Amino acid sequence: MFKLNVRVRRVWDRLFRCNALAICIIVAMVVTGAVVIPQFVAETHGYGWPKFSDEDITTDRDGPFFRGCVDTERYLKDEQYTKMNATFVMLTRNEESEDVAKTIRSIESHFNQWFQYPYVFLNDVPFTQEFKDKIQRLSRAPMQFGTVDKLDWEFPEQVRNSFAFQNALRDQADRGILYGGEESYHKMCRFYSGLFYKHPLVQQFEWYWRLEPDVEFFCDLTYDPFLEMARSDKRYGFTIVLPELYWTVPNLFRYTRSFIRENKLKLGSLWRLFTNNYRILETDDEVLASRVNYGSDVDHKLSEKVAIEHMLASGNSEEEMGLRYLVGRSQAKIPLFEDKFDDEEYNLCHFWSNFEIARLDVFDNEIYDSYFRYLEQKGGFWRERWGDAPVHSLGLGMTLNVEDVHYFRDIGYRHSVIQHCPKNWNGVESGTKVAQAQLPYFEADPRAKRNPLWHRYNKGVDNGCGCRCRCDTWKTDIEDTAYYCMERWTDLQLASDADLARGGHYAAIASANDVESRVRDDYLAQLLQEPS
Ligand SMILES: Nc1nc2c(ncn2[C@@H]2O[C@H](COP(=O)(O)OP(=O)(O)O)[C@@H](O)[C@H]2O)c(=O)[nH]1
Ligand SMILES: *[C@@H]1O[C@H](CO)[C@@H](O)[C@H](O)[C@H]1NC(C)=O
Ligand SMILES: [Mg+2]
Repeated sequence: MFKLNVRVRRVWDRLFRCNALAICIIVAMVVTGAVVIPQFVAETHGYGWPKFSDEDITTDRDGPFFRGCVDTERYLKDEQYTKMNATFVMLTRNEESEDVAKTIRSIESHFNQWFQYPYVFLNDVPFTQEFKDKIQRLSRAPMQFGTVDKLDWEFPEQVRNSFAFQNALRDQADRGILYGGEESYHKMCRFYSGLFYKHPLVQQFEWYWRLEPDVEFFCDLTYDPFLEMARSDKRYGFTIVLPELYWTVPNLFRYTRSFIRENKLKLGSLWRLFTNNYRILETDDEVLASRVNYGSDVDHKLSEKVAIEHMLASGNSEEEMGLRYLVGRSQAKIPLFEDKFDDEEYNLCHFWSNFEIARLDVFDNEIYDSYFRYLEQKGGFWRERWGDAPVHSLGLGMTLNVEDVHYFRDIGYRHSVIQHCPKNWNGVESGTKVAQAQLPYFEADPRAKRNPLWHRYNKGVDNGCGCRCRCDTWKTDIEDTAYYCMERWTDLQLASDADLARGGHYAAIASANDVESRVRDDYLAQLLQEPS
């Protein structure tokens, strides 16, 4: 018996030792299967609610400028049409010419062959002649190639030469923060956060469309987005909104809030797309306010207050509920929210800034400039790995209102593995066919010729808005995975004008006095009923 036990143990030990790795892998797979996949499914399906990507989310405040295709030839000939003071902007490297070419072919084929907007390419070193020749061949539109000033690209000398700088990058690399150890990535984020719009080549324009190498457009954009934005008073356009990786920005919101406080800024209503509010009770009692952070806390915490006060006032220290609450409160900590500043928290949502169509002055203005300088001074572009996307979004939240922003839902777009691709429109409105949704494609540039035999478009649907989209349908749309941020966006679209008029200021959901008097009445009524 004893012998057998020993043997079994030995076998087990050996098995375990050889297979520790295999077991870990199996455990990891089981955990993935049991936890991650159901969560993923729940996320993509929005817990049983309809998927955003199937819904029409148009409101009076914002919606696609057109549904389906526009007759581009007529649109351009219209005497109301004016070409805008606008450009494409792309920061890139000489080595990326093949990926740049992919992007240019895609945007030319889907949009710019008709509209001929110029391009500005920027680089931290001069572009080679080879790069310029290769890219210029892809379009008739004018292209300018610029270099970024060393002072704008590099971190300040004292920073670069400091131990803290090298240490911060190494530490971020060790902690596995995406791109955290790459100095060039930090410089890129800093440049896009606060400097690209100051570059002389970019300053020649009023509007820009940011592009990146290796992005893909899935639909035809048959109208002029700059003009339509101007016509409807929009200042910033996005096509993907999603949550940021927490560990890239742990202190960004702390500094953002302190900047706002120091400058006594009044925030735009867009602010509420990016923040969670914890000041939900209207009260002067700061201790009470700090204990009430969610709607579900309101009744409970005020009952507690009433019961304790009643017990103390009545002098009956054995009153059970009051005593129970008093003990509970004396044992409880004030809820700790590490990331709560001025009763708000960054919810990590941001517009994905590798695609932007915007007026330069949404960034090129005094408030945003001083925000950037403030952040720079705090060192977060190297102490942490603040992306330009969350910095842009929080900066925009200070100055823009919800109605200043346009969701280009009809622009199908992929960058790396994330994509948004809209459903095509079938031309049916309120049950009747009203227009030809998918006008035939015509090429204005022979380089954008398409073979109709293999260039098939997706079938249209009633709620669709796209024009001649061809989506990778096997990939989940970001609208359905970044559900939380999409929901924030749509909630703000549906908010009343009066609500949005409050700007970035959240309304309290309850008044402490009102709730307290209701709770007190209930409490006293209950006491009267109880046999003593
Ligand atoms: N010239 C230059 N461009 C860069 C550098 N780092 C990044 N970029 C550009 O900045 C953009 C974003 O960089 P990318 O590596 O694509 O970051 P991601 O999109 O966040 O994965 C791309 O257009 C890159 O070509 C750099 O060191 N030099
Ligand atoms: C375009 O806008 C820029 C920046 O506002 C301005 O300097 C420039 O003169 C404008 N160009 C045209 C053609 O209007
Ligand atoms: Mg990229």
